[in-house]
Parts: sequence; structure tokens; C-alpha cells
Amino acid sequence: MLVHPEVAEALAAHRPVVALESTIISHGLPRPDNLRIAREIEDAVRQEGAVPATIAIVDGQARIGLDDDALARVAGATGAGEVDKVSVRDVAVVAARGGVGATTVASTAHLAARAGIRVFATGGLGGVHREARDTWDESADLTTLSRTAVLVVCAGVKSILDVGATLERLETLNVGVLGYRTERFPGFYLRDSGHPIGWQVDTPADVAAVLRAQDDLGTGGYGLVLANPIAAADELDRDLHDRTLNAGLAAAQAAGVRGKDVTPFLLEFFHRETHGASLAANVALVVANARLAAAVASHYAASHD
Ligand code: PSU
Ligand code: MN
Repeated sequence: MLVHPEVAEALAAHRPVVALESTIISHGLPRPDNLRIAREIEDAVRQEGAVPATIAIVDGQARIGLDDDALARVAGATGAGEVDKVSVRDVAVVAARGGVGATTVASTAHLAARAGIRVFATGGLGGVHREARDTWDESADLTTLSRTAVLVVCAGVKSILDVGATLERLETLNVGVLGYRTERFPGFYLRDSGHPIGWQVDTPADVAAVLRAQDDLGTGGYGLVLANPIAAADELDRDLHDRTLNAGLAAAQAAGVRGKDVTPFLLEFFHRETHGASLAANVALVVANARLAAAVASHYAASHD
């Protein structure tokens, strides 16, 4: 594992660091916009006074914090071969083969915790797929968070998933869910998924206090989700959303898409069918999450004794 010097220095000095995932860059956002957006997300973290640590596997090495060249490789901008989507179980394989891999929420959380980074920002968490009763398709994001000391700042989970089942699984797995200025679990492109959550927090300092209490009480080994709804101005039109979702689910089924290809397929479908409206929403919410994560990391770092 190679921790970028800027990230290592910040961690050693107890200055704020925010981990960022790379699957969103390689598989969640269309090329060539993805590289520019990846930089925008890092800039948002810096603007809030924290150091960004985008995580990926490059030439077999797990990297915590990417330089510009590595970021371009993960974005597929150098044309130097394919980038694998890498969950926790794949990390060692891609590393041993010397490959290039983009890390999911699960593997990013794992590597972030290993590097001592407590706060992580992304767009949407993986979860239980709608047809899970038949396919058993549940993202390893959930089980990984049940044993990884990381706060994940996200805009909820996408409506392509079974949101209610995902919330139930998070409860079973001891993963806390906090709503940022809301008591409704957000629905990624939409502010409200239709599901309530138990705890509302109103400031980054409140969130940092929960992290400190977790550390003190020994529940810090479990992940925590900070659900930050997309801004009202950036929300997708609900009718457009519902139409696209139904069409996308039908298309995925007709095409026989399975396993780890399901999420990228549906994301791409949304971006194409909404003529970029879902992409604009996606970028807005990720940048907002990066900012909020940086603010939380700053308060958490400041509370170090
Ligand atoms: N949700 C999104 N955008 C994404 C993903 C999820 O809105 O890019 C990615 C994340 O990396 C997440 C992964 O960890 O998909 C989940 O994939 P799976 O369902 O195959 O575990
Ligand atoms: Mn899956």
C-alpha cells in the first residue's frame, strides 16, 4: 500500500483527510467528463480545508491518494488498457497481477480504514438489489461497512435498489444511519426515497461528535452512514426519474445483465436517457458530499487530543 506523501503528512499531523472512491470515476461517470469531475471532487475537499485521498489500485499497488497521472489512468484517459471494478475480494487478485483497478465503496472503505482515514465521501452506497430474493444480489458495501471503521458520506442509495431492504440490512449489520438535516433517507437523484431514518444531525460538529463517541464506546469498528440529500435545485424531475427507472430495469433484464455489471449498466442508461440531466445531478451531489465530508473531517481532526 502506498500512501501519497501529502496524505501521509496530513494523517501524521492529525489534519483532516477525506477518502474518495474510484469506481465512480471509472464505471459511474461517462468518459471523457469523468476525469474533470474527479478533479472537481478533489478540489471541493481542498476548498473545505481537507486533503483528498482518492483510492485505487495502480500497477498492482494499492494507492491512498493519486497523483494526476494515476487519476488519468483510473479514468481510462490514457488508453492503457481496461480498468477493473474492484471490490474487497478482488483487491488482492488485481494487486498480485499488477493490474489497474477502481475501488468500490467496500474496497475504498477497507483501504481507507487501513490507512487510518476515518471519513469517506461518495455518491451512492451499494445495497440490496430489487430482485435479491431470486438473485441474492446484495452489494459487499453493506457487509464491509459492518466491520470497517469509516464514515461514508453519501446521498443515500439509488432507486435502482430495494431501499427498504437496504435499510433493514444496515440495521442488522450494526451500521448507523444519520440524516444530514433530514429525517428522510435520501434517494440519490431525489431528496426523499420515501423511507424514514431514525437520527437527524444538523452540523458537521454533531457528526464528528458521534465519531468520537464511537471511538470511545468501542462501536467505532462499525461503519456509519451520513445521508446527505441532493440540494433541491439539483434534484431530478420525479416523473422523468420514475420513467427512466422503469425503462432501465426492463432493459437490464432484457439484456441479461448480471452481477457487478448491473450498477454500471443502469447508471449509463440513466445518463443516456435523461440527456445528461442525471449526470448533472450526480456531479452536484458528489461534490456536495465531498464538501460535507471535509467539514466533518475537519471537526473530527480538531477534536483530537
Ligand atoms: N452507486 C452509484 N454510483 C456508483 C456506485 C454505486 O450511484 O458508481 C458504485 C460504487 O462504487 C459502489 C458500487 O460501491 O457501485 C456497488 O456495486 P455493486 O452493487 O456491484 O456492489
Ligand atoms: Mn452485486
